[in-house]
Amino acid sequence: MAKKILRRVLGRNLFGNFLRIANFITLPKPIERMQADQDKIDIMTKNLSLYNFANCPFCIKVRRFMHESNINIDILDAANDDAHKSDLMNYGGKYQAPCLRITEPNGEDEWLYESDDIISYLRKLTAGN
Ligand SMILES: N[C@@H](CCC(=O)N[C@@H](CS)C(=O)NCC(=O)O)C(=O)O
Repeated sequence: MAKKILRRVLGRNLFGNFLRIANFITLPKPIERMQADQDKIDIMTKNLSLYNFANCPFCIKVRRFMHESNINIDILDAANDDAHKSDLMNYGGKYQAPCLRITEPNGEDEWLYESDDIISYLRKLTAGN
């Protein structure tokens, strides 16, 4: 009975849901910057979006880093939104999350896979601010 209720509350993806809730409860406080520095970061990251799955541990790791670093970029649901799903597969090249879409000033997109590479990219981009 208890198992049935737990299953209903957490859904089918028990591990993913558990991780997502545990992450939410233990989220660190975002770094605080001077408003001018935060504005600079927001401008620098305006051309980025993160294709993600809500319960994916690698996506949670990236989202946690973004939260902690106060990096506010669009987070797109590539599991349930058909348009985001097909963009990720057709333009990114594979159906894997997380993936960071980097739109260059000339309008071309770079699709960066691998959570560690995404975190390194964001860390470098925002270093010193
Ligand atoms: N090494 C990758 C692993 C990413 C990965 O395996 N993501 C899973 C979701 S947790 C995925 O996209 N699987 C493809 C699928 O579900 O079809 C990373 O660190 O980003």
